[in-house]
Amino acid sequence: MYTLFGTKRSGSAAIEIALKRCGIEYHLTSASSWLEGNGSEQLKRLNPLMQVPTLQLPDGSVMSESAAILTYLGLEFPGAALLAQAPAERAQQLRALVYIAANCYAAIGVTDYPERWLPNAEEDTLKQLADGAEARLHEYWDTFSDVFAKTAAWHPEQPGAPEILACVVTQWSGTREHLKTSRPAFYQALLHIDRHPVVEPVLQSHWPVA
Ligand SMILES: N[C@@H](CCC(=O)N[C@@H](CS)C(=O)NCC(=O)O)C(=O)O
Repeated sequence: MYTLFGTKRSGSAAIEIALKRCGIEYHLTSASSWLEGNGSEQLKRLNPLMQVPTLQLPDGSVMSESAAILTYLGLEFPGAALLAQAPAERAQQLRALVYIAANCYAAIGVTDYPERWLPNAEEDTLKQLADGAEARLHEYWDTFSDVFAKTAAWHPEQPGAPEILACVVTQWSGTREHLKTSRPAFYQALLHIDRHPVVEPVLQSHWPVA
């Protein structure tokens, strides 16, 4: 059995979507660095950073890092089409996944926890850092739209690994609001991904629309 560690409104939503796309049965354990309880203690033993998503595989081994988990699932379950079969298209998908993880997700770590980078700073300095990271995050998404969303590897109508990760990682830090005006076509493509029959119920369980 696969065990996914995660919580509402977190990046574990992307892996839930991917697991469902692969038709994999999994157990969901509520855990995160900001929640107390058995699940979070277990998570700490498996992943010392206590980040979600963390996925424990049936053989007991541990996968963390969204881009790596999505790539693993894409390779292990080719029928789910999380990754393309064509090498050139798959290369761009891998590039997009690492782009999101290395640039966008990392910037969110700064907006959420600026004190980890400046442990002795005053409140207003921390705010400056968080605001700067958020502005940079929005620029990263503008560039993502310009570079990736115009390639043959971008399929909002049939979401694979990059579309799933983009759909979830744009939920935070004012990214959707920013993209709505800065890159309206890309914003519409994200809404299209949101409405995919496998994606929509997972998003609804994480970010219920009243
Ligand atoms: N590099 C990781 C980042 C994961 C991450 O930062 N997850 C957030 C939740 S969306 C988290 O668990 N943060 C808690 C913390 O850093 O203490 C990935 O790409 O999956």
